[in-house]
Amino acid sequence: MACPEKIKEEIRECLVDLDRDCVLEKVDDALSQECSATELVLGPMSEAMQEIGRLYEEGEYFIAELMEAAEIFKEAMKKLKPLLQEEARRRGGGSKIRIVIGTVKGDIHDIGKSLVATMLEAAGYEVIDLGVDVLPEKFVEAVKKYKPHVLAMSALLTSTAKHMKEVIDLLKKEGLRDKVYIIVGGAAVTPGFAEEIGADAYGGTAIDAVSIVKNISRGKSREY
Ligand code: B1M
Repeated sequence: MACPEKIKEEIRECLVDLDRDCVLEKVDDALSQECSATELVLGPMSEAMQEIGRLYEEGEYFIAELMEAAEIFKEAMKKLKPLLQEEARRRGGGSKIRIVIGTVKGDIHDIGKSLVATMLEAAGYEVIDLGVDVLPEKFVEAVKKYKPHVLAMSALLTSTAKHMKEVIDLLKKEGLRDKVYIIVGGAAVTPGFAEEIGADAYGGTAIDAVSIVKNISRGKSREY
């Protein structure tokens, strides 16, 4: 049985209305109706966050509402995370690939980056999460320290996405650029931007990030 559109729409509406109890209740409902955690998080919950961003841009919502939305999202994630992990595990992947991930300098948005980290980890990869507001030097230090196969960077703000290029330039300067596969993503990033700054791949969603990492072990080198 497919996940009913009605329940997805209800979750989206409850989250846009910042109705915490309703979100949690509808998520429970949806899970009992054979909706997968992955489709709820990447579908209605992510769509609601985009809508909330739009309401903020239009001056209907303010920072307080963005923060409230993030809290509700994270609360729902407490229930959904183990299920997401189980689903990602079932999709498989896993190899000895090590990934360093973080949100770039000046950017404290952590939900998308943490989702990507969770799904990569659940797919069986080793993930080192540097957190948010990560300085370019810190990314480079982490590449030296952990010798990851993949460096994954997230940016949600147009004003902070440029720091991804700084990281890449710094890696080049240190002679490390060719030692690590670079994936970039987040709402401020496009495939064109990824190509322009010299990243190896662009991930639109957390699932894309997992597929890209899977492909690396299959020898694919560049994906935009
Ligand atoms: Co902010 N914010 N915010 N915010 N916020 C956005 C990003 C914005 C688009 C809203 C808007 O105006 N429409 C806008 C950016 C505009 C722009 O630059 N073009 C914005 C702004 C302006 C700001 C402030 C500047 C507001 C202010 O203070 N005046 C400020 C900046 C703070 C800072 O970082 N320095 C700010 C603050 C905040 C809060 C702290 C209140 C809160 C974040 C709380 C938190 O993260 N703990 C917040 C929120 C909640 C949002 C929105 C509404 C939702 C973001 C989110 O969590 N989405 C957002 C609106 C939007 O994105 N359209 C907005 C859900 C999440 C699952 O999606 O993170 O996109 P996302 O991740 C996706 C994909 O992008 C992808 O996978 C995920 C799904 O599968 N992905 C990757 C992400 N990283 C990836 C990496 C990969 C691959 C895929 O590979 C490495």
